[in-house]
Amino acid sequence: MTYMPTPAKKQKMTFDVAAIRRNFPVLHQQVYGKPLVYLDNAATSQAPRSVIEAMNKFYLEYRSNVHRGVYHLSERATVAYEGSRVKVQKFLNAASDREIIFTRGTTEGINLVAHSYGRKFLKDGDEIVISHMEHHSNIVPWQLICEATGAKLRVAPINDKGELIFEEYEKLLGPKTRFVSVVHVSNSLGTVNPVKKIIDRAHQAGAKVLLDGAQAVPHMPVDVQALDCDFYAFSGHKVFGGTGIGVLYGKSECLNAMPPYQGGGDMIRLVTFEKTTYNDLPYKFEAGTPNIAGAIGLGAAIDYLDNIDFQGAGLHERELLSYGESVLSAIPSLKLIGVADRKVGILSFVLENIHPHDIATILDREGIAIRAGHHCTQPVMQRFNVPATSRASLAFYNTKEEIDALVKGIEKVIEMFK
Ligand code: C6P
Repeated sequence: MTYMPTPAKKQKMTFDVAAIRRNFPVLHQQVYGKPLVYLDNAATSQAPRSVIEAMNKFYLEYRSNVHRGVYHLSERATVAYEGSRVKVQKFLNAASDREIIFTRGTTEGINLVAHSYGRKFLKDGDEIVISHMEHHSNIVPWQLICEATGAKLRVAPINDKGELIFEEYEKLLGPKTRFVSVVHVSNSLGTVNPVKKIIDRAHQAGAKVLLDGAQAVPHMPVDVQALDCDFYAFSGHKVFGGTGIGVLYGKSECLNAMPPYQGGGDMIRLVTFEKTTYNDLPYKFEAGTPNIAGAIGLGAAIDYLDNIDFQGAGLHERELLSYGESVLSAIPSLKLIGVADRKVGILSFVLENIHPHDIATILDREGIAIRAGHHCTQPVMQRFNVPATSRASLAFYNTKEEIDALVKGIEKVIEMFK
């Protein structure tokens, strides 16, 4: 499912949203006496029953540490944990499972690269290019590295639709550019960036590239070898897995050249007080007891996505997005923020003279969960000259009826503030 201008053929759609919804226990509840309408999937999506059961099974049947015990439970945990790594490898089409590092989430993945790669390879006068639509977790780690090394942060601008201005991005690339770190899909605008072009151009300039894939993986297949990115980070909880688990993909040549990010158990080969040697990939970057249940849950989430009609899910989401855009933009006092040609299901909006937090609070009483705020993208808010937006973010289990409920809720908000 790629949000390309040419949609997949309609007759191929076998996606059955009612059947899919039955797999997600959380969706079937009342909030304040109203059916829950969950539209905050960009913050955290819901997990299907199979994911919850896989994590429960670990706790109920074989809870133990990985890589350490020679007994049955620990061996079972290790097999499940490492099995998930292979599932992630296939999910991203990475060349090897050694290139898959389990992290706490996207934030930790980006920090790992900024601190480990940055401290070793960046120096005074080098340049790091990001875009104006980055999440704070793809801004602040680089600012910290700039402070530590003297490197400079350059920011590629975006246009009024919320799209990267590619020519301006190209102009920033030069002999000083050492690293490009950009978001694959924007969490506050929904924009899908032309990442292949971005990567190719960065490589021509001799820079390494990291993609923040937090909002991409729930919506489209990602092939890190086809993209040729050097690093790719995402979070489990946005891709229907548990919280506190994420993935950093890195090309092995890059990861091998980098020093460890954290020291501790499992990441070493030999420790003496005089000198420590480090373990091989991926363990060099997984110090301490990992989130074993989280990794197992992520593996189950990938199995789930493998077993549904993901292309049909994409088409369904695409239809929901265009329906949502048309009904919301028909509300006279509403302005959509982020109307890129290539988008995922993110509907960010402002209502004249009504603060986004008031909107979200009133909608909550209608059973509708949306997010209001800056969405950890304050520079995006500054670019559009708004303090915050209200954001409804879609997953494939959402329905047209839920968009209608959102519109009804917004009309009620407008009525209350008249
Ligand atoms: N965006 C949102 O509501 P973590 O917290 O590490 O799982 O993900 C951070 C992150 C990084 N990049 C992008 C593009 C993101 O969207 C997020 C998380 C959530 O939009 C919480 S701020």
